[in-house]
Amino acid sequence: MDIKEKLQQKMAKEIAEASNKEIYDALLDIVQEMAREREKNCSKKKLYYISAEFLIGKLLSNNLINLGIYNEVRDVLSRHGKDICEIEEVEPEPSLGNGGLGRLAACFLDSISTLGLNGDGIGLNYHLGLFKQEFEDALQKEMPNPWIEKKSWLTRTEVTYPIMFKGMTLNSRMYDIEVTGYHNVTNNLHLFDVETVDEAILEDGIDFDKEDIARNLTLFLYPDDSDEKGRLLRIYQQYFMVSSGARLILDECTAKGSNLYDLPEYAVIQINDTHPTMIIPELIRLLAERGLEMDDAIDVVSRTCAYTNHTILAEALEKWPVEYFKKVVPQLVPIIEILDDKVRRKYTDESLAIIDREDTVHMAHIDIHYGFSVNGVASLHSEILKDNELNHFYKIYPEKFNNKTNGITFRRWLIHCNPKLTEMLDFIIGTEYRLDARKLERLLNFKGDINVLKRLLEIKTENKKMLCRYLEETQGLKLNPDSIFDIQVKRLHEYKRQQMNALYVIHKYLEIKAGKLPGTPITVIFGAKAAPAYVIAKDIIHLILCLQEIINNDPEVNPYLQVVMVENYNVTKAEKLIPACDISEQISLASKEASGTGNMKFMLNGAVTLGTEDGANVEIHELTGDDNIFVFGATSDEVIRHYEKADYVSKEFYEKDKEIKAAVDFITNDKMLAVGKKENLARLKNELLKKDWFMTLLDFKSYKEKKEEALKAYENRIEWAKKMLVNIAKAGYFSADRTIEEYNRDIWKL
Ligand code: Z15
Repeated sequence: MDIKEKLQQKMAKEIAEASNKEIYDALLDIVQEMAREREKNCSKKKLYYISAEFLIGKLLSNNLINLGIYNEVRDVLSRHGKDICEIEEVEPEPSLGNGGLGRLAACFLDSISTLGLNGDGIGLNYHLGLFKQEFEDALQKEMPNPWIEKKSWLTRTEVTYPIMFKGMTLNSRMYDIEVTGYHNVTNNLHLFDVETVDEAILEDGIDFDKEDIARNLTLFLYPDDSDEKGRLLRIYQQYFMVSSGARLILDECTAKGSNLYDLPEYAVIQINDTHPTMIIPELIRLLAERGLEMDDAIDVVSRTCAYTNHTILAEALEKWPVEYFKKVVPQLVPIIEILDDKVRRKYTDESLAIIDREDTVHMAHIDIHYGFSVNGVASLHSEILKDNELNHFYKIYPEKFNNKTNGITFRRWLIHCNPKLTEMLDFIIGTEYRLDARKLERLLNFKGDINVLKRLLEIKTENKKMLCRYLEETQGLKLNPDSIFDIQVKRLHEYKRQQMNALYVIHKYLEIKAGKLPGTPITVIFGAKAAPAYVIAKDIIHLILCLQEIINNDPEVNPYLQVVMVENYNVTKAEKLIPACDISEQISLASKEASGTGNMKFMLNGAVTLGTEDGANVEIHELTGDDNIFVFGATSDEVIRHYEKADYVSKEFYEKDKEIKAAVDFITNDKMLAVGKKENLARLKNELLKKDWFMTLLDFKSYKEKKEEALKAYENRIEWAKKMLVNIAKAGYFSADRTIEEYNRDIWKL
């Protein structure tokens, strides 16, 4: 039966008569049926990718593409007067992740299915996900973001487990989301939910009773962890996830014939950062409960678990007081003590301990001692782990350390989000790149083809126009599609240095005011959520929103410079922003961004990177060569040396560089205070002058100079188009399919 008939049968009416919502619901049914009919890979060994976040984005189009029916559906709908893009708008975005780490997990699931591997995801079903961001009085306001509708991609299963906490047992139930690979198998994302969850306990905004665990456990992703109640809730969530996951894994493996001693032949568990680390002691506990000797249980688990590290930022490495475990999951305490004891018997080096002298549990240390693999997420990051942060561990376990440079799924980040570029690629280099991304290099043969170069520029302009329309409809913004779109979208964090970009905007504003006009108008676009308790990050948002207000309302300046902060940046908005970008801002302080994955998405869509030698930017630079990227700033070695010697003083840069001084002083001048809040602006300025922990002022000058160089280069349109072309052609390396092949080859061995 063809799509048209199926649709009409499901809806019991003609397509033309149906609402977008009715069509969406019917397509959802059709997709789920088709996904379930597909073959499964039932290999003996299975991968479990366990993660607190899966930032999957909207699923309809992605599934239609992966099932190979997107074009057919689009055309049928259009013949009946319906626009598939409008139907996509009906779907709420599941907000089950914060940023890179969560989106990476989603890209990985797509590639695991696309490569036909046997692997499922395990996580939590947060009902309100991450907060929805609203701007009010130039400040971020957090609102709940309910995304689960009566009819959704979630399928309720009959799998339930009693999860034991101190003084109470909560029932977990598994919900499944089909993960369709591109023209291959369907796997599952298993999301566990507490049966007693209750959205009604929500108070004002995103506040709720943090002690009512039975009703709040799966309400939010990472609720505010600035106080003890919040941190305890996080332990409740983590244990709920890993205990449910561990039981599922043991049940599936024993059903397939495992005697538990041979567990590593049936399962490999990839632990995504330390949030799921408790699965190690929990599995040991469960195996001991099922009759294994403690030493055997530890050995079996150690050969089953592998750990991925995503950061070297000390504040992001989880450490929990033993006290917390005693309050929430006392059954794990004796296990963790045994794990610590074994380490201490073997090594005297205090920095290797699991429980330190202050009675704090270092979660990453559990993973490294009791897992068989430790990987970083970009080559520079993996080297820093070995040489610096985890050097003591590297010395005792050199064989465990490896690198797996991140990747992105090209199904979502090219085929879906940039149909015009996709169509051109299909036409000139064939469609093989869709399954073998390295084939994009064929594009290099067209570097001298003026028609191809012109078409690339045209596509970019068309994408910019679509973004302009979208931002006008959603935020009432009027942008100039003939300006340079300079975009920085990512979580707000001081190390990512949105504040440096904002200082540049101030600098440019002052130049324009002084009569120095840019060759091509510039539109600087930001998008970022700040953690609700991260004060300085919220001050940076305030700064940007104030600049937006001042600059966009100044008729002397706005023909040449515009500033925009996109509200509630999420996957859906990324899909619209990235294809419209000219300059991709990847300006983190070298050594601090483990990899970055936005950088890869921008490159793939023909943006040129302006970046530091950090994370995967280093690999982008190697691939594109010096002529197709704009690199600036201190190197990671220099930065690490500054930290070691504690010799960086931001005030010195402020005092000796007039332009820096003018830009920093602007933050609290009368114009700013007229639109902004003194408390926030003064605090931010003070932070830059007294601390500047992420060395904004150190790199400002070289950033400014490189950016000028990039803006100048943009003016030679054909030369710029060549840079775009090389970026697209070389992006193949960053396909998540390549990353997953490496995980499988070196770690999972499925
Ligand atoms: C997160 O999104 C990342 C690291 C973390 O420690 C946490 Cl808690 C969340 C990001 C990195 O910052 C980014 O550089 C990397 O590309 C991404 O994980 C995926 O590896």
